[in-house]
Amino acid sequence: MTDDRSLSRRDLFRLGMVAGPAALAASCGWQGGPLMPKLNSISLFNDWVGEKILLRNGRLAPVYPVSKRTPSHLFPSYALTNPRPEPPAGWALNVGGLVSKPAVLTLEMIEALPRVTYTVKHHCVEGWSAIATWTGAPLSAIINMVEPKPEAKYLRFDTFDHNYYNGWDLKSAMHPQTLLAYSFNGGPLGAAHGGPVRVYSPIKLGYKLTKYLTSLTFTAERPGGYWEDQGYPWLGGV
Ligand SMILES: Nc1nc2c(c(=O)[nH]1)N[C@H]1C(S)=C(S)[C@@H](COP(=O)(O)O)O[C@H]1N2
Ligand SMILES: [Mo]
Repeated sequence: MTDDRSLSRRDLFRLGMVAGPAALAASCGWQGGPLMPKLNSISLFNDWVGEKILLRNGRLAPVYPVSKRTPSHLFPSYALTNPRPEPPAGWALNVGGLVSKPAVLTLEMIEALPRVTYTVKHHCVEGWSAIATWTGAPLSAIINMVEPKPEAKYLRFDTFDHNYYNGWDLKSAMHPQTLLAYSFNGGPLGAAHGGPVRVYSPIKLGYKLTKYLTSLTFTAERPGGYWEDQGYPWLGGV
């Protein structure tokens, strides 16, 4: 039986076998060198087991005290675009597709929604992890606002970072810790971490946490993704 939220043991195996270490590392900007990606490291595996059990029981992923935070300047930043992309003038988030009430949301409108702040651990598929505080609107608030049609099963995320895109299943998108984040460590999100607005959630691996959002589109078909189209597990659960 597959657990539709978590990376299964078989997925971990496939990830190593199909994508290969170089492709894995490339997702996180690893340029080569003597260090092998640490996907199978004991610590990541233990974290994964622990969080998988928590999520199975319908509980939340662990949160950490602010004192455990990785210093902001040591928190990695990844994007396809260099230097980091700046939002187009008049940026707003388009929310559409299979919904009854499509919306165009400015940053101010997103900031006016219910606000969640947590300090959680980020897991990149390359093997690094880091802890930061994120603030944003629960994605569930926006999903409820636009009223998805019954045939909507997935949410596609598009960006202004070249052709980076991907998608989530609606169940993961409705998880209470899944945010449209606009703040990193108490400050603005900024160009390094995907501003004005990005997806954040401690229930998914880093490559599912899509930065530099331009639109959310509800679909009946499962969207692909920049890395997913190259063999990465689609669910990418932690
Ligand atoms: N638009 C966009 N989103 C992205 C990526 C990217 O290259 N472009 N990289 C992903 C990966 S592999 C990781 S680990 C996280 C990194 O988030 P950070 O740059 O805030 O550390 O962003 C994810 N979201
Ligand atoms: Mo990553």
